[in-house]
Amino acid sequence: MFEGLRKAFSNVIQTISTKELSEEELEEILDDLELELVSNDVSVEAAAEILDEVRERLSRERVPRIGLDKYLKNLLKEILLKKLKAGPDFIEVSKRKKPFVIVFFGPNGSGKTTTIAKVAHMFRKHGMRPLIAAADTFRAGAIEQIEYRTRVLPGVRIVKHTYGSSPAAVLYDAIKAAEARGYDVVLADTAGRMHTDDNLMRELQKILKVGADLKVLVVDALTGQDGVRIAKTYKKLTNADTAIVTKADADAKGGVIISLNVAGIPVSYLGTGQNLDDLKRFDPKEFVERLFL
Ligand SMILES: Nc1nc2c(ncn2[C@@H]2O[C@H](COP(=O)(O)OP(=O)(O)O)[C@@H](O)[C@H]2O)c(=O)[nH]1
Ligand SMILES: [Mg+2]
Repeated sequence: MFEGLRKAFSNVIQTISTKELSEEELEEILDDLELELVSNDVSVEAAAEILDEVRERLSRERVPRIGLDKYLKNLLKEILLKKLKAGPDFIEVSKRKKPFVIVFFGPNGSGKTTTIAKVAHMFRKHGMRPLIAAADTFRAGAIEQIEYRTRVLPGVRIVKHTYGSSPAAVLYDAIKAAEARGYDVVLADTAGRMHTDDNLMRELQKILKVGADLKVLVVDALTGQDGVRIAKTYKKLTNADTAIVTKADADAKGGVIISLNVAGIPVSYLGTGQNLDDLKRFDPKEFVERLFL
């Protein structure tokens, strides 16, 4: 995971440690780092923000001539940590209301259905009862997929309608059923949609109006720079509260997580595989440490 970013940082730090640099040489190294970040899926905007802050701090602070490598490493870590916020812990926020309604959305194939099964499993492990709204009534097999994924989870109920029916109505029924039967949380699956499809985005807004205590964008880490564009449009149209970044296990770069944060969407969890347990709480400190191993 994230070797690309890790290499970008370690290359810079190693170069700096090997010789004494002129100001111009250092400037060139920082420019290179900015480009390296972008090629590892950090958005242009986020890379510029990070490097501007590095340059500003280097010009303002008394920088040691010996040990500049260590100094820069700590500076980068500090700046990154300041930019990275973990999104809400689902277990914690769900205790505020019963049932607490979490709606998951995002492009096709980003991992929504798989992630919902993992989240349902997480709630079960914490002794809470989730009810799933199968509100992807569009894609053939979507309802069976969520049923199949959760078949091993006792006590997880699914509310479904037929294909082609209104996803907002499915969510409405699911919330009513959860209220009537004392479920703790409603997890709503939705159909994948391109952020550029106006009709489908309007449909999503309609679903969210039925009731969404937490709006979760599911982003595939492998969508790279596109992921940030997708996230920005979703943020604008849905005011998404937080993101889950899936396929982190296959992400050799790592920049999407940083870009999302700079774009105003924190990350709550990382998907790290296809199994029910492959959902990790996003921990900014651990993430940054990993980048500077
Ligand atoms: N390696 C890996 N694969 C994942 C992860 N999350 C989802 N997938 C896979 O991505 C594909 C699409 O997932 P799905 O849940 O159907 O996406 P949806 O269209 O958004 O509902 C499936 O093959 C999943 O097994 C993850 O965290 N890691
Ligand atoms: Mg799906």
